[in-house]
Amino acid sequence: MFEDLIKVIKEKQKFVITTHINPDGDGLGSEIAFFHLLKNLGKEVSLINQDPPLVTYSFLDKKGNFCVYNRELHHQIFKSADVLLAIDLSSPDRLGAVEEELKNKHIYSVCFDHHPPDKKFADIHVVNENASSIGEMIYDLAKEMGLNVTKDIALGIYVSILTDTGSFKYTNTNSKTHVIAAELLKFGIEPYSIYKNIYENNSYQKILLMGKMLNTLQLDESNKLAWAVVTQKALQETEFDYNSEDKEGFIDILRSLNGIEVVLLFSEKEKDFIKVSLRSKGNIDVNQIAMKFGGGGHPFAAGVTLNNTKLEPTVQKILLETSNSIKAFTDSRKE
Ligand SMILES: [Mn+2]
Repeated sequence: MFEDLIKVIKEKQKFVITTHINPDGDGLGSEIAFFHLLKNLGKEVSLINQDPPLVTYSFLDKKGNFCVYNRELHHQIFKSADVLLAIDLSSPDRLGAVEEELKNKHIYSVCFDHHPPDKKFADIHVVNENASSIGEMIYDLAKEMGLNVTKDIALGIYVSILTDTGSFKYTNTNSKTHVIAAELLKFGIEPYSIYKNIYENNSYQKILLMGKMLNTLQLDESNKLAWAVVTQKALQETEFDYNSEDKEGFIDILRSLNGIEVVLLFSEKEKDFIKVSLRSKGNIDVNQIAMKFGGGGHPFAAGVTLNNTKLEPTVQKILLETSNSIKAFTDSRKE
């Protein structure tokens, strides 16, 4: 599956790697792994994203290789590069401002992804929907190319797998995921130290905010749908810095509820700017629901971002859509 990409890697010299807005552990870990992999081959590599990495992931990049896109500073780099490698990206608008560089078509583009294919936007698409994470795909690529995995590469891949499988617990975890993780440990990375950096690094403000979020928890009549909100007021009261820390832990608490099918978390990030996280326990395709509101993701983990919308009507609209999906599923079981 990597034939075309391997040809590109062998023939080209200058690479720019980018990932989606609000990059997660999969995006950032994979970028770092790819960065070192290509560097070790003697390539010129830049890492340029629309958004800075969360403080949570600063341990991945002690040398400061991640750049925050600025047209004035970086347009020339994109223009003179041979290849734009866009990873973990279901659709090009998830690039934010970097999408403009892709659209300009002055650069050969590669989409390297594990989401269900949306539409073609790059010159080549390397997609493995069965891969737990982009990290797993990079590991396969390195193997196929016969490349050495170094500690830096192993760390990036491990973070990517760890975060996208929810610490080896979601349905995308299988024997291959564990085999790769076991292989990676041979390169001297330390699982607990990585775990601590990502999951035991919460600020006091974050835990306080979680408390406020939990106070808003509600269940529908069927007890199959749960939801909670993070309001602007709660953010202000706790002084939580929304842009610096990972928010994955919020929805993880909610999805631990027994008996539910879907959990929704509505975050009023700024006034009239709402982020919705949708998680399914395996029966309902929340990607379908997210797509109806212009969002997307995976069947069991998806998101929607809405501008110029009020919290209350948004909650009602998405709750209704989700209830309908759950009802359709329960009815189909009865037949
Ligand atoms: Mn991913």
